[in-house]
Amino acid sequence: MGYLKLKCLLVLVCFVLCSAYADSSPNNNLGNLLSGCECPKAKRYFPQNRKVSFFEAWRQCLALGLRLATVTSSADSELIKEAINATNTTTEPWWIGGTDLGLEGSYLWISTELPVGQQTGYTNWFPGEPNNFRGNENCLDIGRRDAVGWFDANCDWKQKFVCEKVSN
Ligand SMILES: [Ca+2]
Ligand SMILES: [Ca+2]
Repeated sequence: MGYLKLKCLLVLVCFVLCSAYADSSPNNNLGNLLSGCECPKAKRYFPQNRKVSFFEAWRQCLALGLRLATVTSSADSELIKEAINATNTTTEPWWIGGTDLGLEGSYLWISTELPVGQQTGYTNWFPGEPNNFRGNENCLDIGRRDAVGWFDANCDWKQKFVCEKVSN
């Protein structure tokens, strides 16, 4: 069996065990079996219907016990799109947690301190973005036009924002 097939099988086994573990009490042996497995993390998005600057959005998510949203896969894009659509205000921009304030053109997720696109390689820039318009666009938002394409924007602009919660 090839390494990749073996790895896929292991992930599948982990997934089944994780699912069983999630429905069971923590006092069984599954916890031991799970050591060494990396459970798929469940991500939930929480759009916030207040307009604030990027860094105020970051602070407010933390104050809610959440963190400013990250989008690291097409599945995440679908999830955040659903969350935004459910607010019925789909044409406005929403801050999510990417910024290149530290180094122009080098985007980080402020919530995980990981470079945007690291690990998964996933990015979802709207065509022509990021354009660092007027040399002063260093924070990432979504929700304009096609709803999930990313734009760089002025961090001081007051916009709605999306927090997230990631659980095992
Ligand atoms: Ca920039
Ligand atoms: Ca821009």
